[in-house]
Amino acid sequence: MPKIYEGGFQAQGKKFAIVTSRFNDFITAKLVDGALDALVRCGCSDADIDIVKVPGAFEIPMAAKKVAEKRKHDAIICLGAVIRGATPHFEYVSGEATKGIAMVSLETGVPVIFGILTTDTIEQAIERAGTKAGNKGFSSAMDAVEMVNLTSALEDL
Ligand code: INI
Repeated sequence: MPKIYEGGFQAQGKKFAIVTSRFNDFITAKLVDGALDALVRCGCSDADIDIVKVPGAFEIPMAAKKVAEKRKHDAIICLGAVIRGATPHFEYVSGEATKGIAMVSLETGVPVIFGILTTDTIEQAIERAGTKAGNKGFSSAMDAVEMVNLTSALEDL
């Protein structure tokens, strides 16, 4: 029988940081609400959650790196909303945020979750911020809890 390594959803005693952007705050605030709901439902205490706010999604990787380097959190949840406009700006911001978040996670070994909406329209972002297509903040926090538990499980590999 193969041995399977996977993470559960227990967050008691674990520490999380949420790094979120103010740009499109009417969406990102809903993502943060969703993430807090998920963490608390998994048993995390409010006191074990820190929220870091940055101006836009472009700044998320730098703040996430600072947080990861402190080694005080078991996982970092990055939440933002990049919505396409009439110029190529969207591509630059979403591309840098995506690359940067992956880099922070790989360089530090801390699970850093990509919870940044990249949508063509405001409506698509609203759908993913607690309406008909779920809440990306909630699912990102669940991903963070799973990765924290998987990281512990992999210590026995
Ligand atoms: N930042 C976002 O988080 N979402 C966007 O949709 C966005 N757009 O489209 O411009 C955006 N721009 C700001 C960017 O993230 C930086 O904060 C800014 O360029 C300063 O570095």
